[in-house]
Amino acid sequence: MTERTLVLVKPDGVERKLVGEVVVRIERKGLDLVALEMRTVDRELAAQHYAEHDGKPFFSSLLEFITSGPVVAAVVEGPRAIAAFRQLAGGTDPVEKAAPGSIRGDFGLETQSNLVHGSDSPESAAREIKLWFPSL
Ligand code: RTP
Ligand code: MG
Repeated sequence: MTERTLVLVKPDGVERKLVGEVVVRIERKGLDLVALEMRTVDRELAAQHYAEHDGKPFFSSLLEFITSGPVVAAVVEGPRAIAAFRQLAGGTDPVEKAAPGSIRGDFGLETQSNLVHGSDSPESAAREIKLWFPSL
């Protein structure tokens, strides 16, 4: 089933010049890019994007991080695109959870600055795509 998912290259990924690396992996997997744009994230968008984590101990630090520099936002499409990109990204903790060969497993060391975001369910994907790309 064709799905769409929202992907972010987080500020650490942009800073480290890994945008191309992430795009290569998305394309090599066979997924399609529907939209791709560099964005500066204000606190309001950050809080809406990560609303599910409001109240958690790492929430304010997460907002600081995600607003600390430009991100690259993309809408990615393909069969089972949500799970497919989560597989490319690897688990949240780049050392304990992300396998070597995944983006986080290959390039990450810390749980917060873990390079990429991918929607985690069809409901999240729909909500996030509407938030980031309202015209799609
Ligand atoms: P994301 O939403 O960014 O794709 O990451 P995820 O699904 O793998 O992980 P999630 O549980 O949704 O957490 C969102 C982001 O918050 C930061 N985080 N920090 N310090 C901590 O314990 C902690 N836990 C999560 C990470 O940047 C994580 O990707
Ligand atoms: Mg998440």
